[in-house]
Amino acid sequence: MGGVRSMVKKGLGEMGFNKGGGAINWFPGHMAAATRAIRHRLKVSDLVIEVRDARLPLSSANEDLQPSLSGKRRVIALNKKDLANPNIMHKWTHYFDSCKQDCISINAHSRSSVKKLLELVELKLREVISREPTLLVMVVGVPNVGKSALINSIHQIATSRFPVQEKMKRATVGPLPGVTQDIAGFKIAHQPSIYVLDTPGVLVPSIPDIETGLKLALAGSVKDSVVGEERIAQYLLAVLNTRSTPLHWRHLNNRRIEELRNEYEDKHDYNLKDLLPNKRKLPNRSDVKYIEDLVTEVQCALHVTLSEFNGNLEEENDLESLIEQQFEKLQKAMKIPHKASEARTMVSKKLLTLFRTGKLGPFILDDVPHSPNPVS
Ligand SMILES: Nc1nc2c(ncn2[C@@H]2O[C@H](COP(=O)(O)OP(=O)(O)OP(=O)(O)O)[C@@H](O)[C@H]2O)c(=O)[nH]1
Ligand SMILES: [Mg+2]
Repeated sequence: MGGVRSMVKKGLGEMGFNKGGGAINWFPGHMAAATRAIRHRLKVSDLVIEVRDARLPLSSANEDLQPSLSGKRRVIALNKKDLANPNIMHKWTHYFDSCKQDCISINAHSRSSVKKLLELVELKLREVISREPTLLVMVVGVPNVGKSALINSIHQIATSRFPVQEKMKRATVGPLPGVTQDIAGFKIAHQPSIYVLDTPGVLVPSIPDIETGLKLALAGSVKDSVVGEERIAQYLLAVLNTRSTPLHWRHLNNRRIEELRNEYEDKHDYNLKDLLPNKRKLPNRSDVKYIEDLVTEVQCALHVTLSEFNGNLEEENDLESLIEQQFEKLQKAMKIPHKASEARTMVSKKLLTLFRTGKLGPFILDDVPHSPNPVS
């Protein structure tokens, strides 16, 4: 990963990743107030569900909140497990076990998965349930990790257990970070009354290192406009290449890869007309087929460029030139008929969408630490 690290440092070195450290203000004002409000409520909560992104079990922790969280009954919910590599996921749950921290990987949209989390929560609350008339469970985490989606699932499961008079309240869920702006309570049980609190996603005012910032941006916890789609896409390509991921895509797309290899060998001049989508074919295809084809084309483009690359991925300049080549091939693969800078943004946006929706496969971007550290 040496090439990624130096590229990341060089490419983003001049960026204002610290609050007030540059033109980019990625720590919106509401987060400071929200963090204060969360800290205040944490003091009176009986249990906290800390939601993290399963693709970032450590990088999606809000370090500033950790001291307040570690003293509480806490369950770490690694959400979006459907987007995380299951073979590595179990190593992470084992890691948290070895740190003596309750942790469960979940998919907030799956009822059975959320039920397992609720069983763990009930177990941890058992002794207070018998003596307190009212209990408070807080759901906290960085933006866009699925806190509100989880609250809705918990609420739905709970209301199927006990009838509610009032109309079912729902937390707003959305694909961009910063959807929830206020703390809101949802009643999930009578006798004792149990409330879950949805909270706004909050980041630390100063991201400790650039790669953590890029990982958070890639997972969607930081607005794309803050870092820029192109930088995030470059980081994604750097990660994919240094992990040799595109080489594993060969068996998926053998035939198309051979066709492409032949096309590239013909060394056609770059022609904007080639990038126009084939309008005659499109209306007959379903959206699903269109996405499948797009994924195949993208995987093939990345496979062919990486397998024909004879530089050193540990060298920042070599890695950069490979990524440059991949941007060109991706533009063609995605049939984007625009020129230069505009096209790069469009390529980046499409690539990020494919990654974030799991179409490029499941990933975990953090590395499991060798020895257990206290989960502060
Ligand atoms: N694939 C997948 N998507 C999920 C899951 N949970 C939530 N999402 C999606 O992630 C996005 C963010 O979900 P929210 O519940 O709004 O996230 P949040 O943490 O409340 O975000 P903020 O309110 O901005 O802090 C939405 O598009 C959800 O549909 C999950 O387990 N898997
Ligand atoms: Mg929310």
